[in-house]
Amino acid sequence: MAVTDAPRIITSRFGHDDAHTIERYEATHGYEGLRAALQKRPDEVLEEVKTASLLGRGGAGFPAGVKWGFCPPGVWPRYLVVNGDESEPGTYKDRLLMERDPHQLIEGVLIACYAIGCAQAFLYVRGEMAVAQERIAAALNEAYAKGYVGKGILGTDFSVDIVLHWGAGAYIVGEETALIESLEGNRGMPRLKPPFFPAAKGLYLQPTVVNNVETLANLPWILREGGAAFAALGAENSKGTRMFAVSGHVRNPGVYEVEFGVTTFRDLLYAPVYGGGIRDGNALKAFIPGGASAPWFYEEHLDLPLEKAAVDKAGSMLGSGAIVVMDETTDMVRAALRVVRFFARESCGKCTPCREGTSWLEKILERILDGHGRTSDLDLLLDVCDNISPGIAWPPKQTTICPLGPSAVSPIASAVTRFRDEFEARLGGGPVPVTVTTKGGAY
Ligand code: L3W
Ligand code: SF4
Repeated sequence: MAVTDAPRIITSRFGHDDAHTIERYEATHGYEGLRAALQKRPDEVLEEVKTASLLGRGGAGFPAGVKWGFCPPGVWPRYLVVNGDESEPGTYKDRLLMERDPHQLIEGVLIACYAIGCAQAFLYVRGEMAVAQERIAAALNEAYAKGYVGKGILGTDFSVDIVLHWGAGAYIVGEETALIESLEGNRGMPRLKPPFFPAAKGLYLQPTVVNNVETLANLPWILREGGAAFAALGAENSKGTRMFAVSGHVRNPGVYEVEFGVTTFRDLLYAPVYGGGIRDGNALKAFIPGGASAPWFYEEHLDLPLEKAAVDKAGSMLGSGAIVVMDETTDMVRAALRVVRFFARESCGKCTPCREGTSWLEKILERILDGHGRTSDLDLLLDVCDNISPGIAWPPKQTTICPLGPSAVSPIASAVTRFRDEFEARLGGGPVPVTVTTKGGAY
């Protein structure tokens, strides 16, 4: 199959300028998945999603149907929370889904609520996403007016209310338990899990399913076409398609929907319909395959298929679907600092290894870049990393409440292992001039 033949499940309406309106949505199979779901019993809808083997698209890749099944039987009320607080560096797929096709998400929310037995859903949208907020709010008003949301949906006894909630600019609120804290009106700090996962005790300590935007956006297609049709697409362990946000030093940064297992990193970075190759004809130096916390990949990884198992086996992750490309002009010490500084600034401060460790990593890297690095600084960097995530292994071991602290370790480990000479050349060498190598442009 040519890379251009990729099926379009969630971006099928992106070619229409008015895809966010209910008129366009209804004219292009809109709300047919909900109608199909309402013809079935909730447990049959759950089975359909399990048959599809839909993996969560937020970062961890947890199977959606299995997660729904964790809600303890007979405990009500239960809630659905949509995680639209997309903030992972390089990740901007959920924003596009909310801006371009908000009804698809609302329909997905309704299908999930029907399967789980929720009468109340909360849609948490990142504070900075003004257009997404506007479009979701307008779409929700249209959906209420047309009887898709509210009491007695489409003449049945199924009723759902959807509450919109805007974030306040904290990355950590993308972590599901911090998001729940924020919804409850508290400061957005993660809760310890286990013992309780949100499915058992989440919002207001009731059973709560937290799903990512892209995960839910797949549901209308799955209910319309069937779970088996979805499972027929993709790879053995990653079914369907996935949106990848490609950014950094490629000619065409953007978000692309591709079929799992069919497209390779090389296709995505170099094919003219996708990334279009490295800018200015430069050579590739490294790329981050799945969000800032993922270990870096290099030239030798380009022919890996975009598929969870293959990427996991190669020692990294597809994570949130953010691929960040660095060309030969990239200063790897500065690149490591850029990522670590983000995590240091976004640490919520609840756990010592994360709060102190990420700040120390930032300070040591700054010292190296300022030309005051000591010969012992590389060992010190790795020692701090080891305190945040013992063994500096992948997948990371955690001494912290959530994965944010260990997320700062992978970029350091990658950069120091692969580009040790660049670090060593800096030690005691005087200040290094800043070169700005970023390039704009997006879908
Ligand atoms: C009930 C059990 N539920 C697991 C549920 C759990 C959650 C899901 C996955 O982190 C990753 C992170 C970031 N009973 C359960 C259970 N669950 N066992 O399954 O859980 P978990 O803990 O593996 O992952 P997580 O806490 O959701 C997500 C990585 O994603 N990431 C972050 C991306 C950022 C964004 C964004 O900006 N939108 O997504 C980046 O790559 O490092 O490893 O629902 O409750 N026994
Ligand atoms: Fe907060 Fe960091 Fe601990 Fe996560 S690891 S709870 S962000 S201090």
